[in-house]
Amino acid sequence: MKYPISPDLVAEKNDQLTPDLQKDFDALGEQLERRGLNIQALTEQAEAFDIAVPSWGTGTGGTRFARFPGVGEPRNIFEKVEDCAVINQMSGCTSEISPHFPWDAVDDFTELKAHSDQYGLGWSSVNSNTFQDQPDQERSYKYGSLSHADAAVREQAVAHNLQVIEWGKQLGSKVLTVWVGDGSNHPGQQHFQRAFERYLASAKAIYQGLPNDWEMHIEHKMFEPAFYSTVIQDWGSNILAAMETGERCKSLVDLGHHAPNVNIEMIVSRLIQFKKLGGFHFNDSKYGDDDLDSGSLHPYQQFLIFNELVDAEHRKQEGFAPAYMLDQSHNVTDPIESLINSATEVQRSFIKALLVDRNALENYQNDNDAIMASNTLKAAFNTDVSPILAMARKNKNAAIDSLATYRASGYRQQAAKARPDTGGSRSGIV
Ligand code: PSV
Ligand code: MN
Repeated sequence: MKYPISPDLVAEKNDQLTPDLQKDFDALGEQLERRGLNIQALTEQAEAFDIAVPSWGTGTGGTRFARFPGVGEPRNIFEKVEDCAVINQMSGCTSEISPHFPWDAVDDFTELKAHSDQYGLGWSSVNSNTFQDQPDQERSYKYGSLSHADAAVREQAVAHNLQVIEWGKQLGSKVLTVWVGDGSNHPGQQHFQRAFERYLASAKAIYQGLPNDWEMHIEHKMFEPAFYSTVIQDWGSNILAAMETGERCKSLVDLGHHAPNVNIEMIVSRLIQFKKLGGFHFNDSKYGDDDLDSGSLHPYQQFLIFNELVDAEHRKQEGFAPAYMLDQSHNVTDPIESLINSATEVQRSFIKALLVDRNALENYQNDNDAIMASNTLKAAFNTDVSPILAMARKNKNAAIDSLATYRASGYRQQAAKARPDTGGSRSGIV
């Protein structure tokens, strides 16, 4: 196996930090034992946790106004794979990459697969892109793609999705994620029902080309680029489309794609109940689709989402196996650092949700004891599980202190030399 950062450096840093970690771990273990929880079992759950990294997240994002690239950014999918290998080596919980096509298309997928195999990385959901025009493209998506009024544009968008499935097969992926920007900017511009009917027909055409062991995930988003109406605007439109399209078509929840203050954890519960929760794009936001780092603003909301997920696992809810992925835009940080941090923050929410005393919670709910029910959740959320996460990393030969080890490695500085600035786009989001 190939490591982008010297395993000796990681081991050396871990050795320095292990005595203190062991003390913190033991103290937490005692405390949890008094609460009837086993720290070893929790650590194993942390070790088993995995969340995919979006290939496009390894480069600096941007806004509509500007992009300020950092040094040593990956210039192609091979270099993005190397950065993903760093994130996984430091965090110990991101063993898969989610690619976006055609951005990550290559001539030889066998070569790309061999490259990721060397680092022990796999490929999760493949994402199609019919929200931009490509240079060699025959018809424009300016007025939509899967729901376009012109059948020829819809056919081109369906064909692209089928092509993405073919590329995904070569990488070993099992999920196609579809997000479209289709919608309108003016009242009256688009007939709501006809546009949705056209979308559904296109989604069914894609679904017909889906291999039997694949799932198709539909992602909704309230606005942008369409600012008046969006065809797959909310989870309602999403689940309707997923139900119409087929059993293996499910809904994907990107945390930033809802109106402010929407109760996302309840949406998650509804999707679980009807076997339609496909997966997540984790990120955080204050205003809209801000794409900030996961858990940086609303860690309690993220915990409450995991409370629903862990509850579904606890109840052995049939057909429950959502795909976890990050989807963020990093404008002011080193994307590798943000992705390491974010993966750990999502993992943290998962472990905290495992601490919830579910029997007590159920009793409080049945007794209408609102404050004790709430305190039961808070008792889990307020527990600092950092030693569990750090021990899980140590056990997997990842870094106890991920960011300090990454910085000490000088990876970014070496990348800056190996990947000179190509003068790429400094304009808004791509
Ligand atoms: C759209 O905002 C989105 O969340 C979708 O997941 C896209 O595939 C991704 O961002 C990249 O533009
Ligand atoms: Mn997304």
